[in-house]
Amino acid sequence: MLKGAVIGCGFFAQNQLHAWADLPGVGITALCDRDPEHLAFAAARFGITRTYTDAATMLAAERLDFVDIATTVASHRVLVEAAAAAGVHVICQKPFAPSMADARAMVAACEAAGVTLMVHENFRWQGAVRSAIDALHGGAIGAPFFGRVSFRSGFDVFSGQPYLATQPRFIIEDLGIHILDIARALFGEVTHLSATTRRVNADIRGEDVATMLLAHRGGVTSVVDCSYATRRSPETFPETLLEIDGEAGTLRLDAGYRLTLSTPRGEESRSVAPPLLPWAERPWHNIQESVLRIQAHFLDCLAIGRAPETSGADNLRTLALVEAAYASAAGAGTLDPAEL
Ligand code: NAD
Ligand code: 89V
Repeated sequence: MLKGAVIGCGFFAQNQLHAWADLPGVGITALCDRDPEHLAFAAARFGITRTYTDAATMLAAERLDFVDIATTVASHRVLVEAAAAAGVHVICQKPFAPSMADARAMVAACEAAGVTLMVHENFRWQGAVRSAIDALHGGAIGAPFFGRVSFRSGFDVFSGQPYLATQPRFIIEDLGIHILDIARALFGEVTHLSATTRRVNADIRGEDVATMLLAHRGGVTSVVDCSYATRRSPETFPETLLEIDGEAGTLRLDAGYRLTLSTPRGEESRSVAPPLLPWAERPWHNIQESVLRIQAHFLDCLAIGRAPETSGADNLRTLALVEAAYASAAGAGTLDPAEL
């Protein structure tokens, strides 16, 4: 039985704790949160008695195989480096780091310690998105040449995550990071990116609309568009919608989790709606199921000694797209993310 600890027991960690409880061969044996109320709430909810308000104290006192860091970004570097120094495997929530320099240092620390590092970049693990990735990579529409990866919503994310309203960076760093990662998972690495941003909601500090144009190394051009200022019906939070043109057909992932393949042979449409796990609630169930999937993937990787799909090293490339998008929107024009 693998022993893990969750660091950060706030809003999203509840999903991670539920998912760990569902997975065989693993147990969360300790919890850490610097906020005693959050710590006590999660400890009681999940029946975990070994609790700490300081991660260094926990790492010194507990025998752990891994830590699952679910704090906000400011604390990620210090916690990842402390876990690496303690010789335990690490999962770290997105956004992985506030800068490329921090992210590279975190990857290097884990490599030097010989521990596995996975970024909890879960959107590419959503069942509907996975179905689209599998169909595309399986050749269902031939070689793709255009893609639109779209997340547009008017959902109130600020009630659950109030810090999102106060940060100078909002939609690209918090949500666009997922959608850019899906574009990478679908179409491969990016050679050029340009972006525009807008703030429509005057009550928040950062941008809530971003439109990004990506050139992928394999020849695909994609548009990644994100908005939390879109009031429409149906409200699609938290669905990522897709339109992909390939040389032999088109693929669409439409509102309501419907995947449609159109080829000269005809049209094939099926539901790829996520299941409602016993602890999940709509409309979050899509994200909640992806948490279970990515954590299962982490356990599989540890068992066979393989790097996770969204390893720290992999996530450097998604983070570079975020940095390129902000720099482009600030006036830097079109950028090669590899140069950041
Ligand atoms: P939150 O503020 O609700 O919870 C974070 C918790 O971490 C708090 O309880 C806080 O007290 C604790 N904490 C902070 N620094 C700490 C430290 N150094 N040591 C111990 N505890 C510490 O935040 P949240 O909304 O749960 O978000 C957490 C992270 O999860 C963020 O990085 C966010 O972007 C990410 N997130 C990811 C998804 C997803 O789908 N992958 C969804 C929501 C949030
Ligand atoms: O991923 C996140 O951190 C969340 C949400 C999915 C709502 O954007 O903020």
